[in-house]
Amino acid sequence: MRRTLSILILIGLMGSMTFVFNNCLELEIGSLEGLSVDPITPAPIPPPPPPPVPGVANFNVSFPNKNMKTGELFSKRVTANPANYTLTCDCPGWLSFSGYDLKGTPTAAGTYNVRVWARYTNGVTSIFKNFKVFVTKAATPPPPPPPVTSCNGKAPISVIIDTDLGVKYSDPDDIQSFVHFMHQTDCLDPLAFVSSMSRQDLKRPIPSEHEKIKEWIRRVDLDHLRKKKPGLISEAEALSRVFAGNGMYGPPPTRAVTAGSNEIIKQVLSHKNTKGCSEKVWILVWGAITTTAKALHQNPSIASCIAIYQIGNWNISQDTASNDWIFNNFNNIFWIQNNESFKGMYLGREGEFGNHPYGRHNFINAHIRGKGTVYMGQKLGDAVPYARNFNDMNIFKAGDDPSWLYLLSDVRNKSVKENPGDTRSWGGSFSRPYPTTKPLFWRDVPYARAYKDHPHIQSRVNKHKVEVFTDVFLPTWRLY
Ligand SMILES: [Ca+2]
Repeated sequence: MRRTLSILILIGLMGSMTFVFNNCLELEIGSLEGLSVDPITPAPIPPPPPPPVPGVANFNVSFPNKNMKTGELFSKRVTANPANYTLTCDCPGWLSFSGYDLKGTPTAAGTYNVRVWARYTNGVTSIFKNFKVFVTKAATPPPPPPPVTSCNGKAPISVIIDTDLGVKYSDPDDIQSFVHFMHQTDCLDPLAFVSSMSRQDLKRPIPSEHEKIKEWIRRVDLDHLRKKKPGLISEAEALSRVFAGNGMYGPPPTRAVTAGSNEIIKQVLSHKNTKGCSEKVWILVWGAITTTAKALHQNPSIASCIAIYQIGNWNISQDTASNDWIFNNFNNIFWIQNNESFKGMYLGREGEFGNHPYGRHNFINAHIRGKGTVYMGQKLGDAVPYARNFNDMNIFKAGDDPSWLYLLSDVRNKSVKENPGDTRSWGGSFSRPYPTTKPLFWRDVPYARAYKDHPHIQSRVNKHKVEVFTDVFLPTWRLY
């Protein structure tokens, strides 16, 4: 062993000499002469270095671990430098590349290991990054809100309005009533607006009053109101439901089929097919009843699925033939004929109100003027016309309102619309003149062209006047 150490020392002293030892610590050498030394050979020439690359390959983005919930979208744009790479991923099944975007949505909780590759060619070393995605189960989503049945939990009531609004000879109180009605379309669903004539006048051409209805729909500015009362019908929808009805009076067999009469039939049959007839389509008649009569003439089967609330009196006198035709041919129509109590909107209690801001001479100026949005250069509240009652000029009349107030009163649980005798109703109360032969026909007074007023009948509406003005009309104008 001493001899071995001596050899090593000697080798160390030999400086630049090169020896190759095999298993030198175990080498037993008997003498210097026995030392095995390879001949000196030149070092091998190393291969040439790879061509220089522009910079060091690296991702342009970092890959932090990610916490997320099931159902959430993972999305990350991945790029690297230099640019000649292909992106691949050692990914869970829900995660993959779409172009440069690593995307996916986990559906199960878990910890997912992800390795993203930028695989290079042309001598650039491929690179990768690892990260983890920790997915926890999303909380159970809250149950969807119950379907909107609006109005005191009741479904909106289906309504068709047959109106002489805007007709040359009509009273502008249809406009007053129409404007207020449109603010209640969250509870009273207007299936159609039909324009009818208002006065027997054979010289008058077929009108295009439905354009006037459209104008007032636009003036109300429903889409503005819907920001505060989302259940209201949209303007576009309301405009699409306007149809021209009959422009000439006369018994239905002699009258033309119109877009309005066709639409009444279409809507009632649709309602019948989808909802049945236990809930009726309420046809509110504000002028002559010509178009509604024509629809019944075209398709009598709709009779059992409709309820008519008619503002009668003068309107009846404008087409007595159509009115009589319905009366004589149908016993199965639920029909309320308001011949007098509608006047309670503008008569009765006026003395009591005196200069009260709800009085017929004051309400428009006190609560309507200056309100609303601008259409055709005029605010709605400035455009609403005054009405008249004979020589009583410039009044708030709204004589057609009791038709829809009757239904709104039901929606608000103040009365029952199937019981016209309910004296709590905002739209008047009625009795059956022919309980045996016409048990579904109701009215307040026998028809007469009532130049004479009947205050005790009008009171059926006007006794609710303060409540209606306070709870319905004033909130209407506060919406703007
Ligand atoms: Ca009218």
